[in-house]
Amino acid sequence: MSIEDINDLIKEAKEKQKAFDEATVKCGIIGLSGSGKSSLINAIAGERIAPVGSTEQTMEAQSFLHAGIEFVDLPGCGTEKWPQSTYIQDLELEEYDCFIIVTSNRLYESDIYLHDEMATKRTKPCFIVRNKIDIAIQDEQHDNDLTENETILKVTNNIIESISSLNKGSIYLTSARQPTKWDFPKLLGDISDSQEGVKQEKFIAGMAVWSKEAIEKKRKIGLKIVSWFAVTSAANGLNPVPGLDVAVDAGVLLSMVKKINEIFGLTEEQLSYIEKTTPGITDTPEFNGIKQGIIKFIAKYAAVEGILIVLRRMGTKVVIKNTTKFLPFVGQLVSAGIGYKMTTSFGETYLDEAAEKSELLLLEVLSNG
Ligand SMILES: Nc1nc2c(ncn2[C@@H]2O[C@H](COP(=O)(O)OP(=O)(O)OP(=O)(O)O)[C@@H](O)[C@H]2O)c(=O)[nH]1
Ligand SMILES: [Mg+2]
Repeated sequence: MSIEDINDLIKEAKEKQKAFDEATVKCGIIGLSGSGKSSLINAIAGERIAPVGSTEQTMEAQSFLHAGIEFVDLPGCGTEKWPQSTYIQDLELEEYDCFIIVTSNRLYESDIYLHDEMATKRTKPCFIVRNKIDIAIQDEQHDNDLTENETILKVTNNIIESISSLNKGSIYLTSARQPTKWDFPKLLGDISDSQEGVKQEKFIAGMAVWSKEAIEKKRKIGLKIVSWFAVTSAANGLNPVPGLDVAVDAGVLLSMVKKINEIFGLTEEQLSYIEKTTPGITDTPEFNGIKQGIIKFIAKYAAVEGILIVLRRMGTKVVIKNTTKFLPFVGQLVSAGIGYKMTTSFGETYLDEAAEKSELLLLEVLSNG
C-alpha cells in the first residue's frame, strides 16, 4: 500500500463519516389530537422530546429532533388554514423521507387522502399506526368478552376496510406506553428498512432499543462507525500515548465512545425515559443494578484516563501483532497503522460491551412489561 492509497482511504472514511453526521431522516406524523402522536415520537426516540397530553392546540407543524431523526408533528389536513388541495405543497411533504399516520380508532378521510397521495402515487414510505391498542384490548374484553387476538383481528379489519391497497401486514397496532409490545418493534424495523444508505444508518442509530433485532442492527452501524474512527485515528493520531510506544488519538476515541453510547441508548435521557414509562421498574433491584452498571460504564470511558487504562492493557498485544505487518514502512506509517489497529480493537471491544449493557437493560424492560 502506498501513501496515496492510504490518503484515499482516509479521504473516503472522512467523507462517509461526514455524510453520516450530516444526514437527517425527516419523518412526518399525521393524526388527530389525542391519538398519541407525541407519545409515539418519544417512544421511537426513547426520550421525552415532545410534550405529551398538552391541551394547547397548534395549527403549525412542530419539529422535534433526536439524533438525526427529525419528527414533524403535522397540523390537521383539510382545515381552513391547511386546505386539503394545497396541503402537500404548503407543508412541502415531498421533502419527507417517511410518514406515520396515527389513529386511536379509525382512519379518517384526510388520512386516506394523504395515504393515497404519498404512498400510492408518490411511493413514499407511509406507515399506518393504530395506536392505543392496549386500551382497545381492555375495552373489548370488558364490553364484549373478546380475547386479545379477537380484538387484534377486529381492529385490523376495521382499518383495512378503509383503504383497498392495505393488508394485515401494513397496519401497525401499537401502544406508545408499551413500546416493546405488539407491532411497535416491527414498526421501527420496517421504517428503517424503508430508508436507504446513510438515512437508513441514521434511523437505526437514532431509534430506541425495544428489541434484540434493533441491537443487532445497531451493532452493524457501530462497526462502520468504529472503522471510520479508526482511519481518522490513524490519520491524526500521531501523539504518543504515555507509557505506550504507539500513537493513538485519545480524543478520537472519546468521541467514538460517546457516539456508541448514544446509539445503544446508554445515556441519562434514555435511562430516565425507561424509568418514567415502565411502571414499577425502579422498584426492582435488578433494574437498579443494571442502571448503576451502565452509569459506571459511561463514567469509566468518559475521560481520557479511563480510555488510556484500557489501551495500555490492550497495548502490548496489539503492537507486537502489527509491527511485523507494517515493517516495510517507517515512522508515521507504522504509527498510523498501529493507531488504526488500536482504535479498531478498542472500538470493537467497546461496542460489544455497550451492546451487552443495552441488552441487559432491554431484558429488564421486557420482564417488567
Ligand atoms: N393507554 C395508552 N395511552 C396513550 C397511548 N398513546 C398515548 N396515550 C395517552 O394519550 C394522551 C394523548 O397523547 P399525546 O401523545 O399527547 O397525543 P397527541 O396526538 O400528541 O395529541 P396532541 O398533541 O393534542 O395533538 C396522553 O395522556 C398519553 O399518555 C397508548 O398507546 N396507550
Ligand atoms: Mg402532541
